[in-house]
Amino acid sequence: MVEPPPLRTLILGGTTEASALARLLAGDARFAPILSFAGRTLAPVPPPIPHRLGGFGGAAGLAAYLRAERLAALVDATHPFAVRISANAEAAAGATGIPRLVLRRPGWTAIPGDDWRRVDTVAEAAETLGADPRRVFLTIGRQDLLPFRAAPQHSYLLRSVDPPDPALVPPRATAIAARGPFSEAAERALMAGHAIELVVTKNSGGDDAKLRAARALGLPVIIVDRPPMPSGETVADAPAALAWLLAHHAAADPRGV
Ligand code: 3Y8
Ligand code: NAP
Repeated sequence: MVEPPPLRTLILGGTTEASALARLLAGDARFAPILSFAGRTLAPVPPPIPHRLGGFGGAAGLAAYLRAERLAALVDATHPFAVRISANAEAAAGATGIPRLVLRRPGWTAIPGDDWRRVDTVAEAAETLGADPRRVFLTIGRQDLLPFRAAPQHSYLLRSVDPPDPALVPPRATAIAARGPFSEAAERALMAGHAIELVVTKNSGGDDAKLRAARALGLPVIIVDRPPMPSGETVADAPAALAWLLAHHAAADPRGV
């Protein structure tokens, strides 16, 4: 029997799950994968498979890229809050007929004893902090800081991978640059050391050390709910995405057409 050719696969990444899938595909002759980053961080961790950096130019640009690179499968493994690229992936897969899989980990859920205040947007999180000055740990990165400038009575501990734009930073703020994952012990020490009273996070899912630390310290958490999921076939982890890709590889025409 003739082996089907390597399945040319684009992974839209920038997440733990995309990196895990890249590790599963590395060195596997059945696949010819490319991992795509937006290029947001100054020094992305180099993956063990070929990668590219930067936007495609909207849904039309992504469709043109899929055709030009003769891609046969698309895995949208982007972050649950990265809604534009997911919408573009859906549109580009529709326009080209290329099979698309959404790889998205489940969100976090509160357990008894947690003090969660769920909000729909980061702006609502800023309003929910209230009128009285509080010591707030912002764990939402650096793109969405502007709403907190409108709540300058609070003091903030900001964490992001690269330093934030000073124009977005509220007046009473300490910025720390750090790249996860974090341990619960380190998160607790950080929150206790800064006398944090409230934690703000997106419901990103995945490693929950900061939530366990907040729970242990009895701190309330303002949590931004996820935007709606992209439609289409969805799996929750990298092994399930590999199984989907294997099925598409096995079904591919051995002549590579
Ligand atoms: C460039 C790739 C891996 C992936 C690691 C995940 C987990 C650790 C937790 C906190 C929360 C935050 C932020 C966060 C986490 C993972 C994952 C994750 C949150 C890298 C990465 C890229 C990015 C982009 C970056 C954003 C930022 C968000 C920091 C690499 C490190 C806050 C999300 O302009 C910017 O600087 C934008 C940065 C989008 C949100 C923001 O507004 O700052 N992630 N994160 C991707 C690309 O260019 O395509 O640099 O190597 C990946 C990871 N970040 O390799 O195992 O799977 O999400 N990332 C949030 O969840 O709220 C930190 O501090 O507690
Ligand atoms: P976004 O708002 O959905 O996307 C904005 C634009 O960035 C897209 O239209 C696209 O540009 C480009 N882009 C986004 N992801 C890309 C990718 N993986 N490869 C190539 N181009 C990409 O996205 P975002 O929220 O800024 O997230 C950017 C990246 O960081 C993604 O890879 C995402 O997985 C990762 N990330 C985001 C978060 C978060 O909190 N949002 C957290 C962790 C990791 P064009 O239209 O020009 O193609």
